[in-house]
Amino acid sequence: MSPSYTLRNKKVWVAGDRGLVGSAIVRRLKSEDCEIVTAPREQVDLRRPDQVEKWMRDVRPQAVFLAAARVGGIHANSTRPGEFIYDNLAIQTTVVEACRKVDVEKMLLLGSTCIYPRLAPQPMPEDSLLTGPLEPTNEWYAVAKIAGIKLGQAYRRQYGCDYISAMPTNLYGIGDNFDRLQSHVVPALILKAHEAKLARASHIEVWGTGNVRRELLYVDDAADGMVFLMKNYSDEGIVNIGTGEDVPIRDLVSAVCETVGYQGTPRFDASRPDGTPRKLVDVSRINALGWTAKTSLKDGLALTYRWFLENVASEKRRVA
Ligand code: GFB
Repeated sequence: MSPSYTLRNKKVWVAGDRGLVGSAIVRRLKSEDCEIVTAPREQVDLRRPDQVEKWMRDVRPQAVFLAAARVGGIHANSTRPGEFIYDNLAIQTTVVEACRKVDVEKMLLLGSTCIYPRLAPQPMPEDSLLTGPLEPTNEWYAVAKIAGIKLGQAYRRQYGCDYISAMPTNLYGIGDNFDRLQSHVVPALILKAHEAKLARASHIEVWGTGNVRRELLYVDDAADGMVFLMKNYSDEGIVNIGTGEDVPIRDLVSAVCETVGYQGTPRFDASRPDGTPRKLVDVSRINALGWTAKTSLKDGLALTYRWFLENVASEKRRVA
């Protein structure tokens, strides 16, 4: 199968277009000369095969980005395991099977780097998948994502479907979920630092020890990497998308406080879980294909904070 695929004049469905990654893929696709289609939420529940198949038969997308997922940060993952495993398994099996039934030409499924073992070698190569136990705080989500990868690989083997899987590292950026409890670390820290600045509070609460490390990729870079893979990659092997660099949470907190202009001090709450000690991805496979991330953490945080001020903080002020 040719690794080169064109999106030009194609009908492209972004499943999960309202989420952090899906909305970034929609933004990125605007420069691709394709027709972007999205499924109305009130009409199509992505966990329902009847609704998904009917909509796809009517619309006939040729390429699909499967960015729809039940996602959340460390707290959401560990306290809502049923939703995380069921919704993700259901969305993936429903959409992948519907893609096969309506003869979608190409499909990209989004995974996550939490699919790798908790103590995988660093940086984590793609072939460390299924070589050791998972991180307990997100194993439900990880198991569902691993099943999604395997589903795509099985359909490629048995039915010759051109399905590929990308493993983006921890993402952040405009359109993120800024919920104090359910969100990922970057939006949570932006919210906390911003509110502490307004309240002139002396400290912000940070979960965990601050010593674990995370690799953070700006979401528009992630979307660019996914469009790149859609056009240039066609194989069974999964592909990591990341920056190749990580930071201790402690340094991330300093970077966020600097971006927000908050001068208080972090208070680390070690009774909260740290999660995986480190999950830096090995990006040599995607780099060798010709793609690298572009946005620095400093620039990405500045863009995200500006978006937060214009969209989230202003909305909170309006409602209050
Ligand atoms: O982003 P996060 O929730 O997800 O947390 P994971 C990253 C690190 O930041 C953890 C710490 O060590 C947290 O304890 N942290 C510090 C905070 N303060 C905060 C805070 O206020 N909020 C949050 N959320 N974290 C998720 C997985 O793991 O990453 C998912 O649960 C998925 O399955 C996602 O893979 C990308 O990196 O720990």
